[in-house]
Amino acid sequence: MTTTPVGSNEQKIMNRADLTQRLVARLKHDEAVVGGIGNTNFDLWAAGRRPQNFYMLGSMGLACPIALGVALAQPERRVIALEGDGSLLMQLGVLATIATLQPKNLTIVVMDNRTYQITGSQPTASAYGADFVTIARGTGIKRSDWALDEAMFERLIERALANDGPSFIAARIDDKPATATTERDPALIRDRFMRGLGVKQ
Ligand SMILES: Cc1ncc(C[n+]2csc(CCOP(=O)(O)OP(=O)(O)O)c2C)c(N)n1
Repeated sequence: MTTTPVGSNEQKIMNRADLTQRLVARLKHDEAVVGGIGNTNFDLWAAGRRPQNFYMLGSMGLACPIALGVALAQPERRVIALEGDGSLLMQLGVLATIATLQPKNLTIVVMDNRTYQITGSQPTASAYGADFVTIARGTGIKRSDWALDEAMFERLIERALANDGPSFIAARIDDKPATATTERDPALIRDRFMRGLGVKQ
């Protein structure tokens, strides 16, 4: 049996760099933002360097687990994970863990271009119908929504930052490449983030 990628549906196809800038513009100051490997962290980097940003290198699927750890360790701080669809698929179980623990201060944003773009745009399961919001709600993350356009994305981010979570926001995005690349120095990235969170001098 062969499967075919599903066509576009009701979500507007947006742009990751644009959405990332809209998200960063809504931060007040102290929020931690964890960018997943590759394009999500590249566009986070391009949206403005902050010591409260963590730029994951090397391993897929770790933006949400890292953000969950920060959210549990610092419950007074809002924490946002930015993850690609392929990376989230590699670590889907984290959604069930987040649903179990219900961290009020955690927001997850998945940038769904339906491909493993950075390694050659091979289609992911979302190209064949896997629906991240259905999956997130199914694990028990009640506040899970597709951002149907940019204005809704902004409203969902504002709602997530102003209310108790966890919140899950999915956005369909295009295949434009990221607008920058991060420095590749894991120790520097870790140390700056720890200082940004006030846990290292
Ligand atoms: C555990 C692991 N498996 C495979 C890779 C190789 N790899 C790096 S990025 C990537 C694709 C990431 O896809 P996605 O998260 O959807 O982000 P996109 O490239 O589409 O922005 C792959 C397969 C890796 N770095 N780590």
